[in-house]
Amino acid sequence: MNRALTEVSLFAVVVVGCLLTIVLARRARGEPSPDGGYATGHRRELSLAEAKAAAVRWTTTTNHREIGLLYIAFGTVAAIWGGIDAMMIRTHLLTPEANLWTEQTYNELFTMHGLTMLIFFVTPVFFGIGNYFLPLLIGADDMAFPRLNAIGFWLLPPSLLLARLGIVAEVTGAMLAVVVPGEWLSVLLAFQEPAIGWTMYPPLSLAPNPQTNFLLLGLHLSGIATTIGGINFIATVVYERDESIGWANLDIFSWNMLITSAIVIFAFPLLGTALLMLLLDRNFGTTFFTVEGGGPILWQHLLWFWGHPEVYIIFLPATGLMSLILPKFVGRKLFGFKFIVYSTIAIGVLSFGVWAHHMFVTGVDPRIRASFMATSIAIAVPSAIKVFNWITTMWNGDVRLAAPLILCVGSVGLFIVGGVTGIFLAVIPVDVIYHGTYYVVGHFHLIIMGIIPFMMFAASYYWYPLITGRMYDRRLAIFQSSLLVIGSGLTFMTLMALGFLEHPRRYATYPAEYSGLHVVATVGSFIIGISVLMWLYNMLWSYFQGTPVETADPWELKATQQFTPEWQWFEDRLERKHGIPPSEPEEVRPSYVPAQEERPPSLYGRIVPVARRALSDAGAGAAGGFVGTVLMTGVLLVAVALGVFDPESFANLATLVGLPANLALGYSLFLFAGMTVWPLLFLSLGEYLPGELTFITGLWYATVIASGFVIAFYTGQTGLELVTYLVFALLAHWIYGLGLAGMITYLGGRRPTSSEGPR
Ligand code: HEM
Ligand SMILES: [Cu+2]
Repeated sequence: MNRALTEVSLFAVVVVGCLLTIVLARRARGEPSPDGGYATGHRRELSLAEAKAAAVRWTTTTNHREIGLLYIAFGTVAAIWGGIDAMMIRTHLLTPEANLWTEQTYNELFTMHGLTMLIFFVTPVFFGIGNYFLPLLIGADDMAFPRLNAIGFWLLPPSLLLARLGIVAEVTGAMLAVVVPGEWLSVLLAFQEPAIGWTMYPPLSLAPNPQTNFLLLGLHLSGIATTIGGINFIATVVYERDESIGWANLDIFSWNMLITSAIVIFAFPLLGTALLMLLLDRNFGTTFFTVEGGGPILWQHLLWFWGHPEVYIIFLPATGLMSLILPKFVGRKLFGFKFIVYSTIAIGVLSFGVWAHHMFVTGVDPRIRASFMATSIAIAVPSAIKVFNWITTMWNGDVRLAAPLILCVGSVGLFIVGGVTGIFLAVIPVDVIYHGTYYVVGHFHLIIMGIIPFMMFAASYYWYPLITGRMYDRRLAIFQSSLLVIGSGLTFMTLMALGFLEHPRRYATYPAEYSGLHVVATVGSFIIGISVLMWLYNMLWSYFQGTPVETADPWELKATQQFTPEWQWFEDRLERKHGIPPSEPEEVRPSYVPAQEERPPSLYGRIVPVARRALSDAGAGAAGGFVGTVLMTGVLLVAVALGVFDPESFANLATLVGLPANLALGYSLFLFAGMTVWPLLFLSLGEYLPGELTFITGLWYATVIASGFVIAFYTGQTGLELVTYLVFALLAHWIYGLGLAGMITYLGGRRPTSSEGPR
């Protein structure tokens, strides 16, 4: 398969899907909302003049909120691009041989995945969030240098383009090849995405591929952009704070952005210098990194002296968001604020002193190596302090189930595993064994994936009402965020397991005995992919269709005295723009749940009402099960048509209960079970499944029972076929769950349990 075309088509599918969502959502938004809510836009055509005005406005703006949104949009595009790389990597690794794409392609994929995510996704999105919220949090009018801010952003699109020119050139070449003779295109086709690893170690990175030069230039440009942004954040926090905000009551997110920016201005100039040296080596015959000159190891020192601080540059803003958001959903103030600030500063300083732990196997002097082991273990201490403070914040809290909370708790869990494995890697004898294996990949992904995008998603949900004036779809968000936690755990814990088995990383092919675990990891990664698309859909659709917010306090923060400045700004704005008066808290939420006075009912006492209810709901359940099973059959038929599901397995089903192997008999049995066993279980367990709302419970339930189906109906598929089978099984069950839950709700079979407050 042609890699570039595949990648561009997938990207196009996502973009078209987004546009379609926007168009449909705009269409559907017709009437003014009857409650007098403010977002009552009606259908109108966008005129050319308006489009022009909008284009000029968005390209010339110096407003910190608008630039923030630009950053976020840019980062999202990069994330989708890098995410498609990741999905392609995982698809490639489904089979032990490199038979879908070549080894060269595989190397290109993981190189550009790493760089795109690290440089063009994470930092821009955090800078975007910082741009939008930091001035609001510290009561500043804008960033300290608004125009510099705009420049900082506008350097990024060209730098991404430079860095990924390879694929642009390849696709352009492939399309032109249809009409233009091949030899004219040789220049274009010479550009190939580099396949040198994201760490760009020489001598590999000295190999002659013109695109590598553009990549280095693009990275250099992005480094300049990042440094500009960092300087701006520092100046803003230091000089633009409101009089009421001193260092002691500076909020935790701004603290994190400040320290991150301090790391940036020490680390990025170094990267820039190293990149220039590499460019000189490549093009002007210098010998910084060649064996005759400074040697390839010099590059590793320079790269990691930037690279390790860089991992904290992308990690600290995420911890800042966690420390900011988590307390809001557990009704308690952040525990140990001061210690979190101190630990952040400590990480900032220490992050420059551990770089050689990436180089334990390169033959560094053992005495020096040992001191790096010590500092690397030491850096885990401030990280652990944060974790303990988060857990203590949750302890006894009035925890409220909402998407941001799920993401915060999931993050803490994954971060603990990622962090502990980091400490193991910091120990030289362990690292010598695991350095070249998937263990390292598992370690850093559990952190990089488990906390960074998680906190971005959490922030997007938490501040969605403030940014758009509307509420996102909460049920979808709860489902999406739980799916993300599960998908990430599944994927990266599996990589960890592969590492334990000493599966080497960065190989396009592998011994066949590992293929089972690779399938699991791929399924996990597709789950992540699906959940990201759900998030994208939710963000876009709710922008037009979400319920307008009628209070500046959608999270009831006033009740726990956590109504922070950005929400106060929002309240002012609502009042000025839309005449929505400030609200008083209806009741003050307790910050902890007092011990229950009465004893909980006995097990028997709990089962009886559930059983009674299940019986009374059996009719609705059977109807729901019928609808669900029929819908499910439709999906399974598609799977049969694609050849990934064998209808014979229905016939085998009949033999399980002693009937002859017969397709019709088996299917009837399937239908029967779908109408009785599963709906009854659903109804009786419903109360205890997370989510409370019926639709979400249905989806959850279906997700859980899908695993049984997968095992029972498996007929020996392998590789891509197996993954498709798994995806279809999941889809079929979701359809079943929706049909079941939808029908039951429709018949009024199960009343939703009492819901306390917003979720
Ligand atoms: C809890 C403290 C941490 C410790 C003690 C630690 C330790 C280590 C060690 C020793 C390695 C080198 C393994 C090897 O290549 O053989 C490593 C790799 C890595 N760590 Fe961590 N780590 C920690 C936290 C983090 C954080 C917070 C991040 C990211 C936000 C991170 C990202 C990475 C990355 C990207 C690599 C792999 C680089 C590569 O070779 O491609 N680590 N870590
Ligand atoms: Cu490191």
